[in-house]
Amino acid sequence: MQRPARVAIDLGAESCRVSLLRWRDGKPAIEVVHRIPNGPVHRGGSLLWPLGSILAGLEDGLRKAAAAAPEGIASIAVDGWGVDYVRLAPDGKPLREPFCYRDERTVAVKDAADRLVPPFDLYQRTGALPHRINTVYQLLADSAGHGAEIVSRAPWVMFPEFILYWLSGRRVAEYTSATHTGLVSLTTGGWDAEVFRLLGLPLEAAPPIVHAGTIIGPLQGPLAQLGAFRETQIIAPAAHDTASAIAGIPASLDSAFYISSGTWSLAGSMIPAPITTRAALSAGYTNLGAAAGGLLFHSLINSMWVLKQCMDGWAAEGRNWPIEDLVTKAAACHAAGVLDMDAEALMLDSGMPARINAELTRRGFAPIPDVAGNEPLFARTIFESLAIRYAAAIANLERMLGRKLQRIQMTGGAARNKLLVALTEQHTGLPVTIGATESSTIGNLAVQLAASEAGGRQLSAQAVLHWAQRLCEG
Ligand code: LFR
Repeated sequence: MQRPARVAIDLGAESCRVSLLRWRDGKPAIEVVHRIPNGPVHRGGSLLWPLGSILAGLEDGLRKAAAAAPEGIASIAVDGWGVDYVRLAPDGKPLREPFCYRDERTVAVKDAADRLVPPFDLYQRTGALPHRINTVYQLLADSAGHGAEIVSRAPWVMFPEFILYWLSGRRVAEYTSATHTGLVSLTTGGWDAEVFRLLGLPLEAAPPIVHAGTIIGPLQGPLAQLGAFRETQIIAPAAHDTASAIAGIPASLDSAFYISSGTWSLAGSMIPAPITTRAALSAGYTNLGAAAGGLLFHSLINSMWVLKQCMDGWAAEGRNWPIEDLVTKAAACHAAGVLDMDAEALMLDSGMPARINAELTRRGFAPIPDVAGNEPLFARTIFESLAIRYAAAIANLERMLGRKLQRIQMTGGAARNKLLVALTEQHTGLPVTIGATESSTIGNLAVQLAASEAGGRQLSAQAVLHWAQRLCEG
């Protein structure tokens, strides 16, 4: 009998993907069966996620997956970008379209929160770098906004887990994703009730935390009527896409520096115990849950967002550039200067070439005239600045760990960018190994397979690694 198929949903800020794993002659074959373009949308002065179109797209994708897998689909799991969440109305439906973490409502809220609880205290309690995008500041912003009383008591669920809830009817917070809220205690691994209390957030609105590999329950709703979905279980993978991406690397990460690169670059190492020193805080390092034990210790570096924003702006003016052409042409020019990739202005949306030029000027470099033909110059400047930022991240990390790292493991969309890889090798002096572009999908599926095998027992890191290796060989 043929082994059943599995579905991985990976929610990305630029696209959401439904992938199908099938077995042919005992060998795994993974195919993206549906891709839903995504991006935050401006509505009524806010920056939101288009939840309705994401759900409609996921339904199409799941129908396609069912049609392509007559042998049946054993499980579905969902991972996605961290920190955003959906509030639920009493009938269990979304209360409103969810905010995108880039919405500027958290800027003032973060300052107010810092006055209530010093960021270093929060960092020591939770390990999460107190970044203004974290869920904690967004929840606080809800308490300060319109209809605050109703909204701040409404149950919430992180974005990937909202999809798990939509598919299974059960509301949970998966641990890796929960750690990125900034509300999970490093000592207990559960919600830090004291932090909720100090900030005046209702603990009752938070979902129960489960671990990666938890079998949540059977698929429910109309999709469950499709033949392929008759016996499908919904599984919580490492719901934070970065935790899934790292779980999808088919190699041991001892002595390695990982860079999971897409809209953001998450650059760091796996560590056995948290590091929450002042040095780690000022170097911008966060401690987040990993799929099967240990912690992801990395800094969050603004990455392809900057280029994608430029490309979208240029395309709107008829200056269309496929990324491959930009990379090729960028290889032949010199950077106009070095950007501070952590500058707040470069994290916001729209008008990116002008933002880059303001940054260049601020740092004493000549701006790049934003005219047709200069696009590769912008790209080169971004790639060079990024590689320099990676080198600084490694130097900081080596200082904190007190040892040298031997190699870099790069995964995610940007790993296809040969120029960025070459610049990274040049600026860091370390060899780069390239992993899968869809590493989050590999990690998502590896956790599903390991979880099904474990049958309710704790997920083992070796089992996840074993499956990631098998899936990458396939
Ligand atoms: C990557 C990622 C990062 C998270 C950022 C915002 O997709 O999940 O890990 O910090 O997006 O959610």
